[in-house]
Amino acid sequence: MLYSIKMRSAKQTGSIQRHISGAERIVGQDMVESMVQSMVQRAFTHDRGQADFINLKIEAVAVQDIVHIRQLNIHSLQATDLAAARRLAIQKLVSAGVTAVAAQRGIRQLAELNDSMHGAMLLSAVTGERLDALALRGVRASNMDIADPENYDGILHGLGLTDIHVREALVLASKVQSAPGIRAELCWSDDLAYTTGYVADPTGYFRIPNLKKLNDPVGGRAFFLAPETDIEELTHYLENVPVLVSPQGGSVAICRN
Ligand code: WAQ
Ligand code: MG
Repeated sequence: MLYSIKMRSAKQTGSIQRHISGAERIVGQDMVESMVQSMVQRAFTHDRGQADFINLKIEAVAVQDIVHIRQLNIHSLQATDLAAARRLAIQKLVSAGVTAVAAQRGIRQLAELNDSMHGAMLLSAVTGERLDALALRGVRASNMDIADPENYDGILHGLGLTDIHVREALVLASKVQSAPGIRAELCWSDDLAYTTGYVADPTGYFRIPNLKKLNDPVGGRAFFLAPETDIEELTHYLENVPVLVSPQGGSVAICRN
C-alpha cells in the first residue's frame, strides 16, 4: 500500500499566520514514520522561520489510480543578474508558445506580489491575463512524487544538484507539464536565499540563476494555458490525480545562451 503524506507549516507573526514550508511525498507504509519525522524537522529548521503550526495529512493512495509520467530533462541556463535572468525567462516562455506580452505580464504579476501565494496563478498564454479567481491561494499541484527516489537522487547528485528545492520543483514541474492545456510554467522560490528559478515546458526544465532578488521572501508560480483549456479539468488533474514521475538521467544538457 502507498501513502500520501502532506505537511504544511506556518508561524504566527502578530495577527498574521505566515507560511513557512510545505512538503509532500508518496511512499510505502514502511517509510511513513521516517518521512513524517524529516518533514517535522524541516518545519522547525526552515530559513523562513521556525514553525509554530504544523499540519500533517497521511492517506492511502489506490495504486490503480496512479498516473505514471516521465521526469522533464534538466537544462541549466546562465544569467548573471536579475535583468538578464528575466529576459532569458521571457525568451524561454516565448519559445514554448507563450506570447511576449503574456510572458512579460506573467513576470510582472509574480514580481508585484506583496506576499507569496500558496499555489500558482493560471495565466492565458496569449494575453497573460489571470484566469483563476483564487487570489493568493492559486491552484496547488499536489499528489505527486518520484517513482524511484534512489535513482532520482543519484541522477541529481551526479549533476551536482543536491538541494531539496530542485528535487521537489522538478517533480512538480513534471506533473504540471503532463497536465492538459499547459504550455509553460514560470517559478521562483519564496525561500529568502534561493534565487534560482525555472521555466518549464513540455521539452524540459530550464533552470535560471538570479531569477529572484536575494533575500526577497516573495515567491510565485505561473502556469500558462493554451486557449480553450478546460480549467476545471486542469485543476482537478493538478490537485487530485496521483502522479508518479519516472526519473530520466539520459539526456541532460547544459545550454548556454
Ligand atoms: N502548486 C502550485 N504552486 C506552488 C506549489 C504547489 N504545490 N508550491 C508552491 N507553489 C508556489 C507558491 O506561490 C510559492 O510561493 C511559490 O510557488 C514558490 O514555492 O532548479 O522552492 O516551494 O534550482 O518556495 C525552484 C528550483 C525552487 C529551481 C522553487 O518554490 C532549481 C521553490 P517554493
Ligand atoms: Mg519555499
